Amino acid sequence: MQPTLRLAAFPLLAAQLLAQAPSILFTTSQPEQTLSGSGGTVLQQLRPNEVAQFDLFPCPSFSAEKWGPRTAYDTMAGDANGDGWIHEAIRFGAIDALLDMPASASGQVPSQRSVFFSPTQAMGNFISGFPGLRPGDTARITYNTLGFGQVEHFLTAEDLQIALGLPPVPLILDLDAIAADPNLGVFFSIDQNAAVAAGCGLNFVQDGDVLVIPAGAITWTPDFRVAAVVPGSAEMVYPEPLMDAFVTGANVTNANGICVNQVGDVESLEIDWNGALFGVPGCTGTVTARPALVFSGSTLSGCGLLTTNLGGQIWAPSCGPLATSCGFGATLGNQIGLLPPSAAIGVPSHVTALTTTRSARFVLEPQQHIVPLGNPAVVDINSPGALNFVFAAISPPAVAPCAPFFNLGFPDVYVLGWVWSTFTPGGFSTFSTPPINVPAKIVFQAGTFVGPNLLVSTPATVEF
Ligand SMILES: [Ca+2]
Ligand SMILES: [Ca+2]
Ligand SMILES: [Ca+2]
Repeated sequence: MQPTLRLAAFPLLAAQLLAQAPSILFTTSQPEQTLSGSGGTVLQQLRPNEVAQFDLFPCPSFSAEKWGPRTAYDTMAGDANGDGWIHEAIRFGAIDALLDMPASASGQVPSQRSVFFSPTQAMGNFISGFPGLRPGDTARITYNTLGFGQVEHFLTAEDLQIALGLPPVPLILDLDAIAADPNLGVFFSIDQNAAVAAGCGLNFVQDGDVLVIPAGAITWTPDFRVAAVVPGSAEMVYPEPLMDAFVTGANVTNANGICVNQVGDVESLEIDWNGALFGVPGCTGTVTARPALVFSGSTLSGCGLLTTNLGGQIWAPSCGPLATSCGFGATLGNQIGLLPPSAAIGVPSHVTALTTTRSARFVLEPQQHIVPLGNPAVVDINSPGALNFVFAAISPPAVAPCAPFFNLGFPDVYVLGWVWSTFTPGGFSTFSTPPINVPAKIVFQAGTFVGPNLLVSTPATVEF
């Protein structure tokens, strides 16, 4: 374990080579829209099974923009439910937790391939096989010797239950928030109150509690995923009444301008590296380090984000506070780059998944995923470059193949056997194919230069 690697190598790799700025990746609990309108493209629509990115630098940062379109996850995962379609509108149900820890710790440039997430609904096993991707898992979609569309776990649902002193089966827990560090362990919250049997008499866990699997109870894989946990090793970090006190201390309003004093369900977590690190004696007498944590709760409509630091504060990581103080109106959502419904009422969502990262944003999204024969594919792009080269390839019916491609954006190429190409200008743009008259699944991907670096976009699939 070389925890210093993360802090030292991570900014060098991404930030200096590509000027990738630090940002927040997050998911909203309901459909929302970007504040910018995203050039009028479909990329302005943010869904609970997609990931948005809000830059923390340079300031002022204006709008969140889509970073993880569902079409990218569709293409990576394939026809997981075996119904003949790669597009699954409610794949994952929702993304209810995000985690970038090991991507950076292992020196890998973070991308939609590497950032882990937890779903609220199990994904089908038709492509991945078992155990698949379940509500208690934290995982990502990758490929290996078993094929494409495989699930690689950061923390399995079984290990989550084992850490809480439960038997590995039946699976009863839905992981709802996660943050991790090789030195500090895996911090988490679950979605429903549950009876558990962890050490130190911990026999009941609430959805507003924050717990940790201490680093000393974790066996890591070489790439900083959890290989095993000590049974019953999970410990309470911040019980729900203390989280309520942090919310009260933050003096924050919700989307209706009401001051909030309860967390409800803890919905997302990230380590606040600017906060104080406390040494806490556990019930066994071993002193362990406890960081301040950034968090959201189900009560925090308007997508406010808070930190436990200094007794609870509105989180202000760079350009400004990410919520509104009591007495100053509603938390609108524009603080994190979302379009509020009015000047007085904020977005109905709370932040339901959160991680900080440094990752490029170069994405494709079809205007329609499934298109009637005789029509073109129409695809929108958000590119960091000045000119995009777009390629199309025919996808097999179950899952698209890809090959690794060294770059600092999305790490794989899906269009090596391309059959059609075009180009578009940078920023937000749109392209159309000629009408497609035969049943086919077509995977699209774009490339662009940012300085001397060639980036490829996330893949997108259109089915006819
Ligand atoms: Ca399907
Ligand atoms: Ca989950
Ligand atoms: Ca959540």
